[in-house]
Amino acid sequence: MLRRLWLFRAFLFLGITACAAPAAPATPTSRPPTPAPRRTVSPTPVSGPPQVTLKNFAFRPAELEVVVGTTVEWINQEESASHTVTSGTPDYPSGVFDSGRLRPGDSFRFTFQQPGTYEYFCAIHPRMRGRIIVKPAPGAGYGD
Ligand SMILES: [Cu+2]
Repeated sequence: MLRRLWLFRAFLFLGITACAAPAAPATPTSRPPTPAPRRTVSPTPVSGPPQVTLKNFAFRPAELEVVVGTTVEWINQEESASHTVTSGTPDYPSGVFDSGRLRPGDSFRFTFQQPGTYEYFCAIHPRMRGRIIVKPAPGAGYGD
């Protein structure tokens, strides 16, 4: 795993040098003493907790990627159906989170403190499936 990541980085580096792109400084010591203009790596605008809606017997988005420490909010927007947000799969509920029954208009929040991939489903309609992918915080040393 680690070795593959290293290899990937080596290829990346080779690719960059082969193109002779001036974009990447070779050493980390060449940082300017004054802060550079802020540039966000992720294009996703953040305003309030990311939301997953429960509508037409589906989670939307079905897959959501967040960084560790993010609170995700699920909102039941059905007209009459109740759902749950239950971690794991119908065969193997993981016990990490469970909203209980969410009636129309109800919402549920969970804060993801550990990186990983979290499958979840609706305990009332087990065909409803979703997934939250929690990435390590930037600068945590796992990748950049
Ligand atoms: Cu349901």
